[in-house]
Amino acid sequence: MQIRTCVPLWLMVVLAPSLMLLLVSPIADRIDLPPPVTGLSYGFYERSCPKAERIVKQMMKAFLTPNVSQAAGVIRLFFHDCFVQGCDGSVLINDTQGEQPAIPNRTLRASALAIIEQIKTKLESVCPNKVSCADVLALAAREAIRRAKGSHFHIPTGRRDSLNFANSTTVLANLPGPTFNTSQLLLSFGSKGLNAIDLVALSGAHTVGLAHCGTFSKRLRPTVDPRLNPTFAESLIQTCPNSSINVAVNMDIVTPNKFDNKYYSNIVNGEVVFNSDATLLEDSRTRATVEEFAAEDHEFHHHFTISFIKMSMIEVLTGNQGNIRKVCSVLNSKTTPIITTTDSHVESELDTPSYATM
Ligand code: HEM
Ligand SMILES: *[C@@H]1O[C@H](CO)[C@@H](O)[C@H](O)[C@H]1NC(C)=O
Ligand SMILES: *[C@@H]1O[C@H](CO)[C@@H](O)[C@H](O)[C@H]1NC(C)=O
Ligand SMILES: *[C@@H]1O[C@H](CO)[C@@H](O)[C@H](O)[C@H]1NC(C)=O
Ligand SMILES: *[C@@H]1O[C@H](CO)[C@@H](O)[C@H](O)[C@H]1NC(C)=O
Ligand SMILES: *[C@@H]1O[C@H](CO)[C@@H](O)[C@H](O)[C@H]1NC(C)=O
Ligand SMILES: CC(=O)N[C@H]1CO[C@H](CO)[C@@H](O)[C@@H]1O
Repeated sequence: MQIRTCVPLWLMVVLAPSLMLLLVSPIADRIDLPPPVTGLSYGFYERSCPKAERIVKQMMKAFLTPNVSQAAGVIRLFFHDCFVQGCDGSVLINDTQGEQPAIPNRTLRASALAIIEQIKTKLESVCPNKVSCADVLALAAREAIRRAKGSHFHIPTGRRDSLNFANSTTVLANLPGPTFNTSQLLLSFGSKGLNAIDLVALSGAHTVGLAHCGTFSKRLRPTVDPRLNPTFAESLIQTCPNSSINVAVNMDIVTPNKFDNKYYSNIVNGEVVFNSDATLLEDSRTRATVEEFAAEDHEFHHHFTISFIKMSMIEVLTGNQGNIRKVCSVLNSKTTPIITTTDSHVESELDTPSYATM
C-alpha cells in the first residue's frame, strides 16, 4: 500500500502505456519478442491500413470457426514461402514454371491458397496497394496458430512481395525432406539462420495437419522402421496399402487439430510419421529440447513463438526490393491495372453478420 501510493507521477506516466497494453490484450508482450529486421516493424500498417490486422483476424476466424482443420494448410504454406527465397509471397504465384508444381508443393492445399487470395481481395478493397501478399500470409499463419489454440503473439510486418519466383529445382533444394536426419535438418535450418532449438520448436507445427501416405511409406515397406510403435505402424499400413494412394493421416494422433506439445510426446512414443520427426530424439543436439517440450507445454509455446517470428523474417524484401502484388497468385507485370472503388461499401460489409461474431 505504502509503496503504491509513493509511486511518483513521472513513473506512472512512463509505465502507463505498457500497463495498458497488458490490460487490453492477453497477447505476448512485444518486449520479449525478437527485434524486427531493418525495414519491418510491429504494427507496420497502423497508419497506412489501420484495419489490416483486424481484417485478417476476422476473416481467419470466419474461415476456421466452422472447421479449424484448414489452419494447418495455411501454416505450412507460410513455411514453404519463407524457406524458398525468403518470406516474399513467391509460393503464392500460380505459374506452371513456378514454385507450386515442385514436388514438395504438390501437397500444398489449394484451399489455403484460396484463403490468402480472399483476404487479399478484401484488403485491396479497403486499402488498395498497401498490404503485401507476404504479410497477408504471415498474419494469416499467425492467426491460424491462434485459432488452433496455439500461442498468440505480435508479428513484424512490412514485407514486400517478390518480383519473381523460384523454379522447381530451387524449391527442392531449399525445403528439407521428410527422410532427412538431424544433421541434414540442422544444415537446412542453419542456412536460413535458424538453430537447433528453432528446428525442434518449428517442427512442433506437425502437431496439426495431415501427411499423405507417399511422404512416409518408406518407413512401412519393405520393412517397418523399428522406431515406430508397432500398433501405430500397423494402423499406418492399413490406411496406406501403397504409396501412391491419395490418402492422408493425422500427423498428431492424440490431438490432431490442437496446436499443443503432444507432437513431442508422440516422438518419444514412436508415434510420428516422418523420419525427420523421429530423428530429433536420436541426436544429442536436439534430444533434450524434445524431452523438455514434451514435458512442458508452456516451454514449447514460448520457444515456438520466438522461432516462428525468426522464420517470418527470413530474407524478407523491404522498401523497393519488392512490391505489393495486386493479386497474390499473379505477378504485377502480368496483371492489368485494377480500378478501385470507394471504401464505403466494403466498410459496411465488414459489419455484416458473418463477420459480426469475429
Ligand atoms: C523440419 C523439417 C520439415 C519437414 C521435413 C516437413 C515435411 C512435411 C511433409 C512431408 C508434410 C506432409 C505434406 C502432405 O503429405 O500433405 C508436412 C506437413 C505439414 N508441415 Fe511440415 N515439414 C517440416 C517443417 C515444418 C515447419 C517448420 C512447419 C511450420 C512452422 C511445418 C508445418 C507443416 C504443417 C502445418 C503440415 C500439415 C499440412 C496440411 O495438413 O496440409 N512443417 N511437412
Ligand atoms: C473438417 O474438414 C476435414 C477436411 O477438410 C474433414 O475431414 C473433417 O471431417 C471436417 N470436420 C468437421 C467437424 O466438419
Ligand atoms: C492456377 O491456375 C490454373 C490456370 O489458370 C487454374 O486452373 C488453377 O485452378 C489455379 N490454381 C490455384 C490453386 O489457384
Ligand atoms: C533454377 O533457378 C536457379 C537459380 O536461379 C538456376 O541456377 C537454375 O538454372 C534454374 N534451373 C532450371 C531447371 O531452370
Ligand atoms: C545423415 O544423412 C546424410 C546423407 O544421407 C549422411 O551422409 C550422414 O551420414 C547422416 N548422418 C547421420 C548422423 O546419420
Ligand atoms: C493402391 O491401393 C489402392 C486401394 O487399395 C488401389 O485402388 C490402387 O490401385 C493401388 N495402386 C497401386 C499403384 O498399387
Ligand atoms: C496447390 C497447388 O498449386 N498445387 C499444385 C502442385 O503441383 C501440382 C503438379 O504440378 C499441380 O497440379 C497442383 O495444382
